[in-house]
Amino acid sequence: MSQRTLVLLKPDAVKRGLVGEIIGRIERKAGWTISALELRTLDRAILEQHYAEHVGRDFYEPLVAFMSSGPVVSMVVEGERVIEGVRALAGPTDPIAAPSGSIRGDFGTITRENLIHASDSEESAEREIKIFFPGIS
Ligand code: FUP
Repeated sequence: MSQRTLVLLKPDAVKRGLVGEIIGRIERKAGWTISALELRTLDRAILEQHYAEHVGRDFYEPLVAFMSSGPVVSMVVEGERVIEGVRALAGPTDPIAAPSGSIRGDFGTITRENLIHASDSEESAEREIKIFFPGIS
């Protein structure tokens, strides 16, 4: 089942020079393709849309501060079961709980700075792709 997903390489991934490493892991999965890619610094307005489900949570303000602290790489990735697949590559939200071999498990320590976002369902993917790439249908 071919799908598409929205992937963000967060400011920590860009600052630490891990963009190539992370994109390489995505590119090496058979049959997946990157169909859009941009480097940009996110403002509060776009982050409020993206993290709408977390508005008001205790971690929300520090999360917005972190996510706007430097450029991120935003991408649309397409391919077989790519929604589940990129989340498997990423590992669970808490990098200490994430297994070795996953992106968060290999490179992260604290939950806020967990390197990568990937859509969690087809519905989220379509919503998030519209936010970050309004020009593609
Ligand atoms: P995920 O789907 O794994 O990206 O995680 P969530 O949508 O639950 O959370 C989004 C982001 O909020 C995480 F990537 C990091 C941040 N967060 C915190 O900083 N603290 C928390 O307790 C939970 C999430």
